[in-house]
Amino acid sequence: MLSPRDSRSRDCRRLDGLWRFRFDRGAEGTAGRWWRGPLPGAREMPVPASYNDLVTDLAEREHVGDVWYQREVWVPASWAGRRIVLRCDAATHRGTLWADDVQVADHAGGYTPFEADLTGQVRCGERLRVTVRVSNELTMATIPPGVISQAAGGRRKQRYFHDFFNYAGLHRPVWLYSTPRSHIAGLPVSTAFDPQAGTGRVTYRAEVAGAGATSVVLRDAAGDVVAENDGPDGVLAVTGARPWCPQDPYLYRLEVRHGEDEYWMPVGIRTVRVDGARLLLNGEPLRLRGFGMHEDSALHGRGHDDARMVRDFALLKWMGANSFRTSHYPYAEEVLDYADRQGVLVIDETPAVGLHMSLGDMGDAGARTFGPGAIGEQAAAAHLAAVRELISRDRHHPSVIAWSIANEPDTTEPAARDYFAPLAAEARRLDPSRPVCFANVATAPPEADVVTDLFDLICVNRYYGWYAGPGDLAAAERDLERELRAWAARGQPILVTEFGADALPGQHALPPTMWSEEYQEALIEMSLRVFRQIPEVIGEHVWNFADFATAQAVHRAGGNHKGVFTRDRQPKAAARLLRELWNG
Ligand code: BDP
Repeated sequence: MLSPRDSRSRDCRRLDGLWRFRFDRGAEGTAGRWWRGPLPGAREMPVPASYNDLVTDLAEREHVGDVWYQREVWVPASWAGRRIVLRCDAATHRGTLWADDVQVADHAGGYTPFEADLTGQVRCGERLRVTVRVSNELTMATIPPGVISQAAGGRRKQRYFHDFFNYAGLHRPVWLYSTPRSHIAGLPVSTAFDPQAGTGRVTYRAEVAGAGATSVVLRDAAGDVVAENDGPDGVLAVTGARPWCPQDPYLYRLEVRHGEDEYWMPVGIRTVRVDGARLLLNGEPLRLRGFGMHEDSALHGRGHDDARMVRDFALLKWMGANSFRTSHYPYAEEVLDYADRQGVLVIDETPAVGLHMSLGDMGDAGARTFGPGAIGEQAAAAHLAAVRELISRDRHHPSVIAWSIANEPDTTEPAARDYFAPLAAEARRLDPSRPVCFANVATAPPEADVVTDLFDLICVNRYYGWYAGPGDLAAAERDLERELRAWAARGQPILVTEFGADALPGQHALPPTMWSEEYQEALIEMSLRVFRQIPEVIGEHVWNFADFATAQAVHRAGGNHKGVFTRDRQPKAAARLLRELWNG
């Protein structure tokens, strides 16, 4: 599936704005066929956005079940005879689409797009009624998993095993677009750069539908043709290629024609690979400095927001960060496009978070994770689909340097190996050009973990000085170093994908004690000191970039405060410290 782009042959309309909206508290919308006419009793709700923080009633904010969105759109008369597609970039966690009275799509997975071909079904020059049912339900068959129960008074409650609020709604744009009937349907692209020869390779495979000749042209940033080819697949050789890297995120433009249709895509030429305990970009060792982040902000919730994105990248640059992980779900395609242009490296993660039924405050002591009754075959199938959809959506982005298959699963259970082996293998089969990893949890140190050898990078989330040995940074320093040295013995690159401490902005303490800005600074400074002593540690991602919303819990004071920025993106003391350490 291609992301919508205007071209000589394509016309894309983004259906942003206020839609009719209704909570389906009695679960009656499907039986009542609410798509058949104007949504009864509707209010208005913006798209894209989460709905949760735009309401004033707790039962609505924490509603479990379906909500309905609806609007009309004029289908241009000029689209007669063309292929017409309705596309939804993200409906969290499940979306069902109707065009007028007809159900045209149903998709599980809250962070990847789906679309429906409406050709022949819609009348050009007329109004079309678009209805979307969105469900936020998480069960043991979904990724991420959850459990729904009935509270006293009949209210449904959603429990989940991850530490961020279960925002829901139409989080990203909805589109109506048209292409010629014969069209380009997909364009998997991968690139390679040979630093010795200075040559680049762009391997492409245009998936086309309908009759017509296919040809491709690769242009440099000035618009000059550097390579061309006929046929739907092939390899474009670029002599004297200008490689993509964070210091110079140079983008070529790949233009594909098939019959009347034309599609284009920015392409960065580069090679990422693991060599022993090093991660190389174009043959040069990478040192990753950055964060685990969230798509999270006041009012918008998890809704994509260009303003927040631009501010976040400006802050990354201000600090001298070069990378982030899309913890804990695929981010909007707009974010990856921007990362390509900004030269920011991305570890791209599936929504598989909370696959650990016995973890901390969110789990139950002693509970098993993998197997019947817990994470079983249905979840495994959903997880596999999530891996496929992520790679298919994002494989052309030069900024994406690795696939993260999951965050903090319980990888001590023997069954975890059977669960993860096919997922790692599928990611490699679909994309042999990038390392595959997952973020390892503190309860699975090297002597207990059973899956890490299936992956290319060792990624560890560690909270020494916070959850482990709270308040004692001297012990934390010893324990952190001891564990990292044990991982280092495996000879693979290590990326610390999470470490950090909550800090309430404006809370100060001398000497540094927990929850103060000074303690967060001291923990980060100590951690970086340890990382610098272990050559296998190739990078650090602080948890988190900014404070973010969580479910209500006794261990969360108005959300998670491990951000080095506040939720409104102002620096805490640790942001200035990192700026100093990373810039010099
Ligand atoms: C890790 C999780 C992350 C949490 C973080 C924390 O990967 O999602 O927010 O800990 O507790 O376990 O702050």
